[in-house]
Amino acid sequence: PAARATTLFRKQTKAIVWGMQTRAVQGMLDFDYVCSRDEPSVAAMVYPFTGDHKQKFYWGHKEILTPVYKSMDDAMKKHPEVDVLISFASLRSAFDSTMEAMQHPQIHTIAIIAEGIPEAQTRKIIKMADEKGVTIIGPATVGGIKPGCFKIGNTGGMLDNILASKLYRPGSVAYVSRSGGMSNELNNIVSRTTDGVYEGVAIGGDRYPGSTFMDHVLRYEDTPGVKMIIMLGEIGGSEEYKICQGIREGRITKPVVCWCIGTCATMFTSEVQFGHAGACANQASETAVAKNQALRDAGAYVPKSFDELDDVVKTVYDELVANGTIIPAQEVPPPTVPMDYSWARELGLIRKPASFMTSICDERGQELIYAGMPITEIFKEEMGLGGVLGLLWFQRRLPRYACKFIEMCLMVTADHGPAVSGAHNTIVCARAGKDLISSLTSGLLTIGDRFGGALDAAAKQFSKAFDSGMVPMEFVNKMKKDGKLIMGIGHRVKSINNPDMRVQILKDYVKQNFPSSVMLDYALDVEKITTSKKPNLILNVDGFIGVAFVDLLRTCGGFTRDEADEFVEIGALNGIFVLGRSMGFIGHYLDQKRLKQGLYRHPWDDISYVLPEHMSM
Ligand code: Q5B
Repeated sequence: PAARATTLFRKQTKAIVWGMQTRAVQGMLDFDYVCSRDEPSVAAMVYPFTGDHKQKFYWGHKEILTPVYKSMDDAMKKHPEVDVLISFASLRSAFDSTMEAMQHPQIHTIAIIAEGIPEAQTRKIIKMADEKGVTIIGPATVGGIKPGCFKIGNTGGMLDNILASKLYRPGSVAYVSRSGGMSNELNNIVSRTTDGVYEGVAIGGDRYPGSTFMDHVLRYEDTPGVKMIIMLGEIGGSEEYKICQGIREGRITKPVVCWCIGTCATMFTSEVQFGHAGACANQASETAVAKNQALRDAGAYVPKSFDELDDVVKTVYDELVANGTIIPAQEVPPPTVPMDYSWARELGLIRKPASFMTSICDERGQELIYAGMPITEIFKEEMGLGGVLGLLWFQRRLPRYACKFIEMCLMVTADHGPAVSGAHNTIVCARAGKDLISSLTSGLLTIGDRFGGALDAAAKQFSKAFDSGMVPMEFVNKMKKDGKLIMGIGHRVKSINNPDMRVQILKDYVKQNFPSSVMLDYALDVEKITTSKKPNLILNVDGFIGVAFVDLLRTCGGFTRDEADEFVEIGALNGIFVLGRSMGFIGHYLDQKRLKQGLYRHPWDDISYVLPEHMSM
C-alpha cells in the first residue's frame, strides 16, 4: 500500500466539494475567514446535474464566486492545487464518485458524508484508498476540523459554536471519535478544560470506517503540535484494542485520554444495537465496559464515567502545562464574520423597517388569507366575487345584500357596446396587432371624468352638498354658478325618454335591500331638476353607483363615518367601473382577434381638415 500523509490539512489546503451543499460551503468559508486564512478552502464544487456555472458566497463582508463543474475531471484539471474532496454525494452515487476521485493522484483525503453506503462498496473504497495512499474520513460522518486551518463541511456546527469552542485557532489536544455529535461535545469539553483543539476527526459510525482510530491516533502521535490525544470509542468492534497495543508497544507515547460510549448496554438483558451501524457488541470483548478496562490497563487515562471525562482531560492537560510540555499561546481575537441577515433576524438580534406594508392579503402561510379570512372559508361560505372584493378593497366582511350589490354593479358596467370611448380604443389597439394587456390598458386609460370615471367625483359632490344641508335646487344652481358640471349627471344617448335600464335595475335593488338610501334620494331629486332642463341630464350609471355606494358605506354598519368618507376620498369607487368594464374590453379584444379584423384607419371623409391658409412670407 502507498504511504499516507500525516498532515491532512494545512492553512493552504484547498478542497473540492461534491454536491450542491451551499450552506455547508458557506460554513467552511466563514470558518476559513475567522481562522484568518488568506484564501477560501473551497476551490470549486462538482455537481453533475447542472451545467458549469458560478455560485455566489460570502468571504467575510465580500461576495465571491466559486466555480461549479459538471464534471469532476474538469474540476480537478482546473484546480491542481486541490488535495481534498468533500463528498456530499448520496449513498447511491458516493461509491462511483469516490472511486472516480481516487483516479486523480492530486487527491490525498476524501471525506464521505453519506450514510447507508453498502459495506461491500465501502470495503472496495478502502482497498483502493490503501493502494493509492488516500485517507478516507467516513462514510456516515460529519467529517473533521483542524482549527486555524480547515473544516470539513458542517463539522463544528454554526459559527457561534465555532467561536464559543475557540476552533478558529489551534490548541494542543487532538481527538478522534466515531460520532459527529460527540465530536462537537469534545470541542466543547476541550475548549473549556485546555488550550483547545489541535485537530478532531469523526471517523463515522459504520462497521467499516474508511480510516480507523489507530490511523488518526498515529498521525497525532507523529504531529509535533499535538501534545495529548483523546479517543472517544464506542460499543462494538475491536479497534480500541489497537490503541491498547500501540500504548503497550510504545508506538503511542503521548498521553491518551479514552472513553468508550455504551457502558449502559450491560443494564440490558439482551443485545443492544445503538444508533451507529457498528455500535453493537457481538462478543464480551466488544462491550464498552471491557474496552474501557483494557484501555485503563494499557495505560490510557480512562475516567470512571463519561461525566468525569472533562475532569480527566483537565488533569492531564494541567500536568502537561506544569511540566512545560504545553505553553499556552496568547489569545488573539478572531476577525468578525458578519452574521447572515436571515439568521440574525431569526435570533431577534436585528430589526429593519419593512419597505412594504400590507394589510389585505397574506400568502406566506399554508393557506392564502384575504383580510384575515382563509380562502377555504371564503369558498365554504360562498362569499362570491362581491365578498372577495369587500375583503380586498374594504377589509370588511360585507353583508350579503352589499356583496350582491357589488356583483350587480360589476355586471351592469361590464360593457356598453363598441362605440363608447374605452371600447373604441381597445378595438383600435387590438386591430393594430397589439396583445390583450396592451389593448385592455389602452381602453382602461380612457376612463376618466367624462367616460366611466365619474363615480368618486359624483359621490363627493353629492355627499358634500347633502352634508352641508343644501337643498337640491341650491346645489344645481351653485354648480351652474361655479361653471362646474355635476359629476354623475348626463349621458350621451340615455335620457328620461330613453331610460338606462342598468340604472333602473340597480335602483330597484337598492330600494328593496339597502337599510337607507338618503344619498340616492337626494341625487334623484337633483336629477328631477336637471332633466327638467334637458332630458339627457339623467343620473347616469356612474352617478348612481357613486351615490348608492355612499349609502352602502355609511349605513351597512361595517364602517365609521370617517372610514366611509376615506374610501370615497382615496378613489375606491371608480374601481368598480374599471373592474366591471375590463370584462367588456377583454371581450372586445377577443372579438376583434376572432373576427380577424385588420388595421383600423380612420376614413378621411370622417375628418374635417381645418388647417390655416398657406401664407407666403
Ligand atoms: N350638461 C356625460 O355630455 C357627458 C352636465 C351638464 C350640468 C352636467 C356629460 C358629462 C358629467 C360626467 C359624467 C359619466 C359627457 C357618464 C359614462 C359611462 C357610459 C358611457 C356611454 C358607459 C355627456 C350639453 C349641455 C350643456 C352642458 C349641460 C351636460 N352635462 N350640466 N351637469 N353633468 N357629465 N360622466 O351629452 O347650456 O347647452 O351649454 O360630462 O357623469 O361615461 O354609454 O356612452 O356605460 O359606457 O356631450 O354610460 O353629461 O353633453 O357636454 O354637450 O352638454 O348639458 O353644460 O349645457 P353631452 P354636453 P349648455 S356615464
